[in-house]
Amino acid sequence: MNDEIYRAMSESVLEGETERAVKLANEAIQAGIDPLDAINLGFVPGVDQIGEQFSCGEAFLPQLVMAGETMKAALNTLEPEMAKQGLNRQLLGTVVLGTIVGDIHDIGKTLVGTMLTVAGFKVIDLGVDVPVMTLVETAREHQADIIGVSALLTTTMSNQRDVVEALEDLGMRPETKVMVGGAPVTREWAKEIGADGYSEDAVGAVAVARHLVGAG
Ligand code: B1M
Repeated sequence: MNDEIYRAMSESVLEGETERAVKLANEAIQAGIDPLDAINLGFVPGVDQIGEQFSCGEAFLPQLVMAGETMKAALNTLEPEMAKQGLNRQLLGTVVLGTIVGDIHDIGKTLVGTMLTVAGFKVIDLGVDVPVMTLVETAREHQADIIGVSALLTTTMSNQRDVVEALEDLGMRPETKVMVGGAPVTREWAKEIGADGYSEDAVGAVAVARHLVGAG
């Protein structure tokens, strides 16, 4: 039923049409479409497609940048609606979140943060290109239950391991759990580096985080 709006959303990202994406996001809210469906069925297919075009040389960096900006504008529009759904939830725990050092991709990480907040976690989002020790020290300062580390590049994935190792060196394990994610990250990788949790997407990240704090 909503196929047409989803297709338009995907196209707006593909074409880097920020204003159109924001308009479509608002239309979706008005039509009572679940914001998460708008993201996953509408905007994400567009960003995936531009990523594929980029990897085979059919699209170039400026188009990737525009697609990213468009996706972010759409997310910013949908976020307040998602936050509303999480009002009055009981606090489940604290998560320190960031995209690992060397990596500036923030769309997926931000979505994970929003979903965790909606589910009832206090999320301290440190942004992108976050040094390992900033994650660890912030977790210590706030007595966080979980450090969530996102990586979108095969070259930055390895830095996720450093987070686990730093926590071990500082005697903060096993109390401080580590959850990893991001497009190139796999369950096998998470296991190999000794992370406690892995999720393929933002919805799954909530289930994993709940499990890690013993709430589900
Ligand atoms: Co970049 N980029 N990019 N990029 N970019 C990818 C990742 C790439 C796969 C594109 C490609 O070639 N097909 C490729 C990586 C190749 C590789 O290493 N395997 C790539 C490259 C090469 C690069 C540059 C090196 C390009 C260059 O400069 N030559 C450069 C790197 C810069 C850097 O970080 N140092 C670069 C730059 C950029 C932009 C800045 C232009 C822009 C980012 C804008 C922004 O984030 N503000 C960008 C974009 C948009 C992409 C693609 C197209 C889309 C990423 C995205 O936002 N996806 C991407 C191709 C792709 O993934 N399809 C690509 C949508 C988002 C909702 O999904 O982030 O996967 P995702 O998050 C998901 C899950 O992964 C998971 O849940 C999220 C929601 O469901 N998840 C977690 C994420 N984090 C999690 C954490 C968790 C749990 C789950 O727990 C803590």
